[in-house]
Amino acid sequence: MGVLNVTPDSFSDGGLWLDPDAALRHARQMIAEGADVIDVGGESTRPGAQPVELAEELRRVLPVVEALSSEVTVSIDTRKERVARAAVAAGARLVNDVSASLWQVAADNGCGWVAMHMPADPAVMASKANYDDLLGEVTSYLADRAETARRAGVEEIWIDPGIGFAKTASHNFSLLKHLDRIVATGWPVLVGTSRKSFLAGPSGYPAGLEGAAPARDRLEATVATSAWAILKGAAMVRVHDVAPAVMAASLAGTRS
Ligand code: HH2
Repeated sequence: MGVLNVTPDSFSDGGLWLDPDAALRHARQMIAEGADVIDVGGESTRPGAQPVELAEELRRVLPVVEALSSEVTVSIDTRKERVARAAVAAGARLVNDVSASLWQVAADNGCGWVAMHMPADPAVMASKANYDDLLGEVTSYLADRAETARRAGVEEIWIDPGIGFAKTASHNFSLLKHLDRIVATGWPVLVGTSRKSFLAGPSGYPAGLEGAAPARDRLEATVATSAWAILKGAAMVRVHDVAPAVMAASLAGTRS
């Protein structure tokens, strides 16, 4: 899954693809590099991000969804039901739902749905990284949401542990380490580590090199964690840099 952030403020590529022509060029590059899905988002969910108005989010995403839908499977990365419905009407086939609450949109339209674990809004989530049993809580939350969606009639359901969403670096590494437990639920698992800040910390880079890993240069750690996720059973990884991730995923997939 290639990330297409049509936003001014996403944490690693804000502003780069806000212009629809630039967004389409970038999407086509990711398709050429092997992306099976392009994930179009018009609202950043980085820690501390402020919500975007409905009209503005629609203005950002719809032209891009419309143009790409005949070329590739498009997913719409949103927390707003009206954005999800409009994007599906414009051709999106997957609702990438970081709020894990929009399954009815998928049920009504016969499209796929991703339930991601995000226990608090981006604006406040940095202070909400508290768990008694991280793995158990994330797994049962996702399995519960997936079952609800299945009962509502959604046929294609993905679950995603929400790496970086109300989680410390050690939470993120622990979820990756035990990803097989989430995979064991039987639902296909999507994982997004790409360029996230936990990869720049001491566990991600050797001591002394952390400063050399700004968001746009966390490539090695992204590739390593994506390959790890595939080896642990993830069925899809969400990345900004498609070519190296496709190579890592196919090598890891061949050997697992
Ligand atoms: N991560 C981000 C956004 N959407 N969706 C899923 N399913 N899983 C993820 O891990 C995930 C996601 C955050 O990354 P990005 O889109 O690059 O940043 P921003 O939210 O700042 O636009």
